[in-house]
Amino acid sequence: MATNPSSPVIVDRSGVIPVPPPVARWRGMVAALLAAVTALAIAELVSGLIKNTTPPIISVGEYVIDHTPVAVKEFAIREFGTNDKPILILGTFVLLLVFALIIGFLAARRLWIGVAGIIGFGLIGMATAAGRPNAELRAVLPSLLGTVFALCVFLFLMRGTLRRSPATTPSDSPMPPGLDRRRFLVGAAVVTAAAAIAGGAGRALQRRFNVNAAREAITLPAPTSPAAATPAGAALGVVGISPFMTSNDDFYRVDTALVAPQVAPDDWALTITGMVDHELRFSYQDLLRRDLVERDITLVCISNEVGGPYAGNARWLGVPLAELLDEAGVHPEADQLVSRSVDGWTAGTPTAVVRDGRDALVAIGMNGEPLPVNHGFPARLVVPGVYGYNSATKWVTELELTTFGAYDAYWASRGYAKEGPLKTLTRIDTPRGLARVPAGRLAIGGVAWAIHRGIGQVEVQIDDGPWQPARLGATANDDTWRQWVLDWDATSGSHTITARSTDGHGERQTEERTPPLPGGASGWHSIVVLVT
Ligand SMILES: Nc1nc2c(c(=O)[nH]1)N[C@H]1C(S)=C(S)[C@@H](COP(=O)(O)O)O[C@H]1N2
Ligand SMILES: [Mo]
Repeated sequence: MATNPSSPVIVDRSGVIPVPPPVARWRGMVAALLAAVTALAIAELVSGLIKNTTPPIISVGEYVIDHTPVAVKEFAIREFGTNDKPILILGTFVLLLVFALIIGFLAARRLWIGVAGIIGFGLIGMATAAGRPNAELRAVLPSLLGTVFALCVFLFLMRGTLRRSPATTPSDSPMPPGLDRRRFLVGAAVVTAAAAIAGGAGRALQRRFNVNAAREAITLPAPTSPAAATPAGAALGVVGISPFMTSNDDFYRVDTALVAPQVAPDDWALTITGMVDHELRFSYQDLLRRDLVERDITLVCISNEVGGPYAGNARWLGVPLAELLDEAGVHPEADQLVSRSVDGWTAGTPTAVVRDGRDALVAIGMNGEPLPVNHGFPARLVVPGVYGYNSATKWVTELELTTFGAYDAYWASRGYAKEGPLKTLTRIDTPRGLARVPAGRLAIGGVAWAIHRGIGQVEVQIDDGPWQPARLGATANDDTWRQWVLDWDATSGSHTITARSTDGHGERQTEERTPPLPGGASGWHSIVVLVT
């Protein structure tokens, strides 16, 4: 509290400079907390009013995702699964409130700390928003306006605590230590209510920008090359085994986007760039007008642990990727196809793989519908036999022909294998691990995949017994998983059940356990059941 040397120091009649009582700590904390809530609420409102802007809670969360060590991300996927996103948002929110309380505590003694803290957090919000791919200048507006309102709220609630310098405060006009208690509490209540309304309205307004209506208006053309009919025996009809086809609602979701990008088909285009004879550009309508193929392909995530849930089988409708590449004329040295999403995420697929005749697709349909927004609407890639992180770009907008030497895609630059085979895995779906089951006849079953090589055989071992061949579900192609089942006469006691597969080339799935990083999990799935 510096005194201004040019103004006379006023002392009271006793000659003592009066030191007003300090502001209660709790007031500083409440004021800072409400400033933080105000900033977030105003930012939500601004994001609801202005298209192509993102609230800071999302831009900060996405920044954290992109800069989180892979080990932490693996942990989050393992422990929280698809809830990792709400948990991250909640965590960011709680952390912000904790910082606000600390700043408020300090600001009760030194007001400038509160002002600096608010501006500092505002700058973090603006920087993370401006740093998002394809961000325009307006990206900073939610945090900027949020910060301005937060400062107003903070200074209002701390009013009076500024002008306590004895230099400017005549001692005989008693200066209250800020607002009186009643005014402070009323002010805090009004701010809370206003923030709730602004935040709620912002959330509601943001829904205007989602593309659900545009998606629902689309009628997909019939494929010129339909998928082979699913053979009668593909589903074994055993309760507890994953359905042969995964519904869109049950299909796992893995991506780095905290909110799925909302891409209107009319604003969308796919470009082919880089080492090609002619750069090409396709609109959504261009794709609809082409010959479309429909294929059943199982997609697997590299983060999937042995026995894990991150795999799904769907019927995809799309344009053969190799056709588009051939039209562009790929240079022979271009060994990597980098696919880029509207949100800046990238995958790197070996060019040779997508051109070796397999059904690599630019997919626009999934199980008879336009792609769901969470699964990449309006278009994504699907390449059978390559993990999702290396091929399955959702919201895809650019295909760049380059080399593996020249560029590391998103997960390759974070330690995952640049390329590599999708490993054979066998999952026991039923019974569940540690389940209690009655003695007697029991179906042991699940799914097995060796995508693009096919599953030749599944075997099951109970305790140290012999490996017994399981019955396999029928399949129309090697690009999907297969169901399997083994009937077992369960005897009471605790039993270990292990399953393994041999792929269509006669190669047995390795027993060696490896984690997802860097090349995908391997090993035999084993569970223990208690037969009573
Ligand atoms: N744009 C974008 N596409 C992406 C990802 C991503 O983070 N961003 N993740 C990939 C990964 S790791 C996988 S396993 C698949 C998952 O596709 P799904 O969510 O439709 O199941 O999408 C791939 N495509
Ligand atoms: Mo993945």
